[in-house]
Order: sequence, then C-alpha cells, then structure tokens
Amino acid sequence: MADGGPCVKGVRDNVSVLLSAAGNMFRPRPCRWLRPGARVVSWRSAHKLASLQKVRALPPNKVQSLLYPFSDLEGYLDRSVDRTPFQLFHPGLEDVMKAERLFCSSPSHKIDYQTSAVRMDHLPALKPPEVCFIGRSNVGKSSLIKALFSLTPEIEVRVSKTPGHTKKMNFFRVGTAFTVVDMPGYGYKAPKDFVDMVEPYLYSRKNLVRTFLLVDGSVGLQSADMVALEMCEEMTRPYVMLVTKIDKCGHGALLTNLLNVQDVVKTQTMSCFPQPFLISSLQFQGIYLLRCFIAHVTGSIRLTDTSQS
Ligand SMILES: Nc1nc2c(ncn2[C@@H]2O[C@H](COP(=O)(O)OP(=O)(O)O)[C@@H](O)[C@H]2O)c(=O)[nH]1
Ligand SMILES: [Mg+2]
Repeated sequence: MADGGPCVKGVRDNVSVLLSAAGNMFRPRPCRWLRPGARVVSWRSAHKLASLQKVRALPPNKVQSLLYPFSDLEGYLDRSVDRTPFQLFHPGLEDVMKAERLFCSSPSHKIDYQTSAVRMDHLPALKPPEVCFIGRSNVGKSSLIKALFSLTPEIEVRVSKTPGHTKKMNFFRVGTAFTVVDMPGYGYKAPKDFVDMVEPYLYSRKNLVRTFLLVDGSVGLQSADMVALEMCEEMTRPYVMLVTKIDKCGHGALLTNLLNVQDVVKTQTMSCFPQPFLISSLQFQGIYLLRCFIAHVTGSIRLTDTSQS
C-alpha cells in the first residue's frame, strides 16, 4: 500500500503553494444582492480551523497533527507494531484541498439541511449517494457533522449536552454530490426509534455508500458499540470506524483504545474498512482527512494517487 502523503517537513510549503493556487476561495465575498453599506446581520464566521487556508499558518507539526492525527501517536508506539493499517487512506494535500472545495457552499453548489425523517416512507429520494453517522448517544455524531460543515456555518446542526437529543434522521444535502445523514443515538436513553428506523434504513437504503460508526476514543469500545458493530457486520455493507474525542484523554489511554478498536476490526469484522479514523470535532483533528474520504467514497473526487485507498 503506497504512502503517497507528504512528510512532516514538506507539509507547510505544500499547503502554502496549493492554497495560493486555490486563490481566494475561502475569503468571504460581499453579497451581490446587498446595497453598498448594508449590514449583513446573520452572517456567521467560520471557525479559524475550518479550512486549510488558516491551518497553513500553523507550525508544520501542528499542521501534520490536524491533517493526519495518527502522526501524533506514532512516536508512542512500539517499533514492532505495524503502522500500515492506520495509514491506508493517506491522500496528498492536493486531494484534501479538492475535497474541501466540496464542503464550501456556493450558488451553484448549495449545502443545506434537507429534511428530517422518522419513518422509512419519509426518506428523501434515492439520489445522490449517502453517508450516515451512527453511534451511541453523546459520542459526537452531530458535533462531527457540524465540524465537517464548518465552512458553511449557516447550517444548523444541533449539538446537545443531553444524551438522546437527535431523535430523527437528519439529512444534509451537499449540492448534487452527496447527502450526509445524522442518526439518532443508541445506548443510554436510546430512542426506541433507533430499532424502528435506523436499522431498516441501514439494511435497505440503496444509495447508502458508507456508514460511519463512531466510538468515543476517550472511553474505548463499550458493549453497546459491539452490538452496533455486529449489526453493521450483519448488514454486509461497507462501514468505517471513527474514533472520536481524541482531544479528551492522554496519549496512553487513546492508544490503548485505538489499538483495541483496530484489533477488533482486524479479528472480528469482514465489512469494516481496516483503518480507524481519529477525530476531534472540537479541535478539528482528522476533519480534513474525513472530508477527503467522504468525497472519495461518494465518487465526488478522483484521487490523484489511486493506490491510496
Ligand atoms: N472534547 C470533545 N468533546 C466533544 C467532541 N465531539 C463532541 N463532543 C461533546 O460531546 C457531547 C455530545 O456531542 P453530540 O455531537 O451532541 O453527540 P451525539 O449525541 O452523538 O450527536 C457535546 O457536549 C459535545 O460538545 C470532541 O471531539 N471532543
Ligand atoms: Mg446528535
């Protein structure tokens, strides 16, 4: 498996070059329909780490950590541990940039909340490809979707301190490229709806190209996660493990939990992508890589180096 990604040393320069080539894409532009001098009241500014343009100004090791979070942990791993499974999807910056453009809303590529559904017959049309996020209540599904869409901060993705908040399947449209679905959680105070609507959705949704199963990296795999994993195996469709909240615990605990996830994926799964993705939605680690993976699996971009997935 080729590792076509940049080395630490080259990251900053590469990002600068690519971003200047990308032009002013992420600079807020004045709205054409506003009179000169009119105040934009509802504009919400994007988080400073939402796009690579801001990230490039950071020191190279920080850039590396944001783009490829596994690099932070590598140094703590014993030499005997095989790093390959953690870097199977390791696109170059050009591809990450290409994917990022898809997450920027524009008049010709609108990103917006589409609809919510509680029953299968409420689901939107079977086009375009869909990706969905499942996991225990409070694992960070909505926060992750919010971080993915942070270049379009007008989108309202509700994040709650109360477990079990998301009780519907919420659909977000990314132009005509793909749809992102936020699912109700299971586990603590799981809505009964999970069994009634999420399972049928996962089994029967024809345009579902990837399911992302989130696991809290600060606490590791729980019994409810194992039940979800078994369900994903039963549906025999491709899914991916995301290890969330990696900012919330120390390197030691995170590595233990990550290696355990990876071991379970290796020994107990057939349909799971062998690489668990590391994510912090609050600090944006892994968000750019995940955007690129989503763009890739939905067929929205063609990777420059196709050996990387
Ligand atoms: N430290 C940390 N907290 C997070 C992260 N992602 C989510 N949270 C917090 O976890 C809680 C539940 O998040 P939410 O996205 O609503 O979880 P959901 O129920 O799976 O949709 C909220 O208080 C979030 O702020 C993360 O990456 N790091
Ligand atoms: Mg939620």
